[in-house]
Amino acid sequence: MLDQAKGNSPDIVIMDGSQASSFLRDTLTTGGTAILRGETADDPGLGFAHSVASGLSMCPRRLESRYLYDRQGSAIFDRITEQPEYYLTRTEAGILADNACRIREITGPVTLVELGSGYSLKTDHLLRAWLACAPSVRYIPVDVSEAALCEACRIICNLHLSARVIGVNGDYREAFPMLREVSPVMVVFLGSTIGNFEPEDESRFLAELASSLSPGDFFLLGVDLVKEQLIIESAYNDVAGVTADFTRNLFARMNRELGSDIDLSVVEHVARYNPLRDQVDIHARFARKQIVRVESLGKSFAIAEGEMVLTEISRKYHLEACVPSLEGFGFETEAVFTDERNWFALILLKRTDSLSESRERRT
Ligand code: AVJ
Repeated sequence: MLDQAKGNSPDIVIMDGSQASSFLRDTLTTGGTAILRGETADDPGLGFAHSVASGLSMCPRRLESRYLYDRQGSAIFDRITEQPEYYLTRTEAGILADNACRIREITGPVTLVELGSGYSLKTDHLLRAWLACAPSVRYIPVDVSEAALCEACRIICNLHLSARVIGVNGDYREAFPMLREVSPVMVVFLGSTIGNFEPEDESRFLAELASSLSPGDFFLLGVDLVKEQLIIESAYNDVAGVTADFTRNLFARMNRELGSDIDLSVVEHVARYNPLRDQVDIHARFARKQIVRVESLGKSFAIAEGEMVLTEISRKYHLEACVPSLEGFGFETEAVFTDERNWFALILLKRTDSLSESRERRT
């Protein structure tokens, strides 16, 4: 039932979600490192095929952005964060570095659960602040990319010998049922990844998160703020073309995993800021007609010359609207941290004692 993961360091084990809860409790108290593999862990199987087929059947066509993060995509995203135009990661890391100790003062020694942790690079500021106050820290990174997750767990365990790390390989929802087991907890959702959700998906996410947390638990949310259009648009159109590679990788993944046979040289990256909706729309534009095959489902899709396929949205936030809306889901604001240019914000929230109260306030 516990298999040694191939090619991973020996103290990383992969297990399926059904044994997760008791295993979590044991490992977090006795120590050790593990990867829990959820049902939605990245597999070359049918999940991606069905998602692509349904997205390419829509009008206009759109693909699910979570599939951008396979091994290659996670590595390309990591390079995006190093581009001079991509201010988000750098700005957020600065805010975290300046305020991690303050955050720890407010929360106390809670377990850290990070959603969409990737390589967990920024989280190190939090881990250090936690370890400055206590001999050990419990950290649960959650990510769809097994490769990125394994790498992150390995790096953290080497860096912080006393850290107790359990990676959860799956999407956010799979981690929600575990939150009650590991409370008191702070769920960490950085990078303005919440901006990838359509408003209704964001609402569902926040409602589910609030109801999975126990009263007194914390939620640390990173949001990119509305600013001058040129600054935002440049961040998604870096001159080195790394973001274009990121978009193109989704189609390369379709070639690798679905036998799609797409000529990648016809796939262009188009990222535009829509100030009316406060969001960046990222499209793949097909410079020439293509037939996209999804072999396992026996389906093909004809994409016309010039057609745009939406791969991602990245929404930007106004603090004045965002904070009250978060509170409406059953949170109280403990603190809001920003950088000196007010480009990015970290919002520290606490789950209120009762959800019904705040729901009433919302309606
Ligand atoms: C990881 C979702 C926060 O929207 O800025 C960056 C993803 N896509 N460049 C973002 C992304 C293209 C990123 N998030």
